[in-house]
Amino acid sequence: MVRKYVFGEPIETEAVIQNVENCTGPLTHLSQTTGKDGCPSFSCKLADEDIVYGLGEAPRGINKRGHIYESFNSDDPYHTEEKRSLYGSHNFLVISGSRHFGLFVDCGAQVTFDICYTDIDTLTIRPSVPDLKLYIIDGDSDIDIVRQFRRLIGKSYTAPFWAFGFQQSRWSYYTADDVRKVVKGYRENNIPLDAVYLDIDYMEAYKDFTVSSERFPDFEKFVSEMRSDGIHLVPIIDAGVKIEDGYDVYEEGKEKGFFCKRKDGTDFVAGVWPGRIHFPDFLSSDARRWFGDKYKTLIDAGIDGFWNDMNEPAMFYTEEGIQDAVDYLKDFDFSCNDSNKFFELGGRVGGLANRRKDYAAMYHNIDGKTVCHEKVHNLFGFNMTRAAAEAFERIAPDKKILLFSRSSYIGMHRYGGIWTGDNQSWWSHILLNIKMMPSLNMCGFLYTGADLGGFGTNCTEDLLLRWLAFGIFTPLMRNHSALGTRDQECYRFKHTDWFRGIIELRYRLIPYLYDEYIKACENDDMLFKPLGFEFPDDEMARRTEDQLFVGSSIMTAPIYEQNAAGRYVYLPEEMLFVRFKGSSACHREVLKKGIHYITASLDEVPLFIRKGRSLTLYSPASSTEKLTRTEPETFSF
Ligand code: MIG
Repeated sequence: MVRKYVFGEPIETEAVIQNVENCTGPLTHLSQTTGKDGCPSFSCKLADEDIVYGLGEAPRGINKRGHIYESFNSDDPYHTEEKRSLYGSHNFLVISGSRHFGLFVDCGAQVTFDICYTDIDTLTIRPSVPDLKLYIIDGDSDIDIVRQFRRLIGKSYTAPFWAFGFQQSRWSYYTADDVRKVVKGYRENNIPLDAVYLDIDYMEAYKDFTVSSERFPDFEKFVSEMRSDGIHLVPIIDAGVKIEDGYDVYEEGKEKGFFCKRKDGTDFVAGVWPGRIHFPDFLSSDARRWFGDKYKTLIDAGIDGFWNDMNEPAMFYTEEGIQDAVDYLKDFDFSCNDSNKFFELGGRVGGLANRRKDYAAMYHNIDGKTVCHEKVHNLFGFNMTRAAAEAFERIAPDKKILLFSRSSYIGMHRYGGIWTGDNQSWWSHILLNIKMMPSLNMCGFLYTGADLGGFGTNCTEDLLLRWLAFGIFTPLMRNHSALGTRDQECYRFKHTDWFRGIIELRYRLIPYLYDEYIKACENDDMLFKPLGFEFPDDEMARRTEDQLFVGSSIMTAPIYEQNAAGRYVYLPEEMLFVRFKGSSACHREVLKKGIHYITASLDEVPLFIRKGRSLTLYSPASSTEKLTRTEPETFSF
């Protein structure tokens, strides 16, 4: 049962595709107050046993209690505990315990979720604008509420089969030869691989939809050379369009008025990788259509996968921001004896990126109406990805194209997946990856995954092995790392055979994973479920945050601590424990309900099969196109 409440005059986000009558009756579950600024806020008391699930891409736990979160899409490469925002805004919660209900705050502007932060027993939601829609969903169980919500927002994007293969990325492989070397590294070591990513340096001067002819001569031929070796190339597309005379995307966008504006109607300028850029106005349907069609150049060259980046949108600086800093410095009192002023100075000069003041100075044209960016900030990345997906329908309707984005809002799940952005080579980020997966799934993002091995800082062999042992379950299984960090391709480390084993196990699992993934897309279901979703009466299961169900047959309990020989696992029912050494099962044991210590060395993967269910693995292959459903091996009990 879904109730929809409308406040003020909301800007359509297009997150919801089902028609729901406006409810004029009293608000259920929540109490409402209105602030001096005219913005409503909603709150309710929570009982001790209540768990708050949701928020998709957000820091902290599966249970979101005990922190304050702000839905305001942010390019922040330090995903530490105290953070309130990441790249996406997914304003959906399920309250589960003494009572059951779900809520979705449909609003493109900033929304704050104070989940027992200010008051340990109270959930308070504060939108930053008076105009929004609020959906309240009643249901019998957690999954029932999630599925009702998912019906509301429409079916999730389905990725091509090959996108379940192992993928290698780095910022950057600069030349075609760099890419060839990576492929050779994998092929020579017999480690399966399906895709290599092209980060910003494949472009000519960071200009979208160009390819450097110097570093990638005869690109089309190179793409087909890679394809004949089972490799898909996946280029990045950034949100900002370089300002450069003679560059067609710039010239056309300018002439047609497709860029975001300043208040005075001139094109808004920011600085990102290409230097000075304009942002295409993705909130405008005409601009979307125009920008989307640009992907055709690369599709014509044989490309069938893209990742959309910097679409929060991220800004390194604006000229207005620099001017503010310069003005501040001009007036700075150098003889001042106040050390606080020193910190202020640092902030003024160091705080040029992603300024709220700059977002507030940017304007969109939504169906002829001028709208300040602040009001629709969280919809920008969504609509960039939508622009691409809608264009793919026109350009290549028969082709399944891989598409995922960094920034997102609910609704974008119909058009593409997401990756979870710039994490670090930290053990705690394996755990964050585990905890985020079910939350993302609740919000419709099923094709998703983290940068395996960690993006920032230097990865170690053991970290990558343990991370991959979880990554074999995530639809997007991509190793990616930042400029300046240690080489992180699997073959760069000592025990290439250990990596081969784990990645071969992934390929053995793909038939199961892809089937379960497609089923989850079709049935508005989750691929990753917290234990409490299946065992709602088991308090221990409900409080377990480092184990997940993957599809209907598997439970995973990853090892995410350095130098650990194993870990404690809680089994909410009897299960079959299978330990894989590389891709082959080396130990099987039925374990009773309860707590067990299980061991797994760095080259091993622990896996649990649920009672009455089964898992069939097939033989591995060097890439997905060579996968055959041969040599089935079934685990069940
Ligand atoms: O400012 O394109 O999250 O995956 O490698 C950094 C370079 C821009 C951020 C993405 C990351 C990518 C990087 N990009």
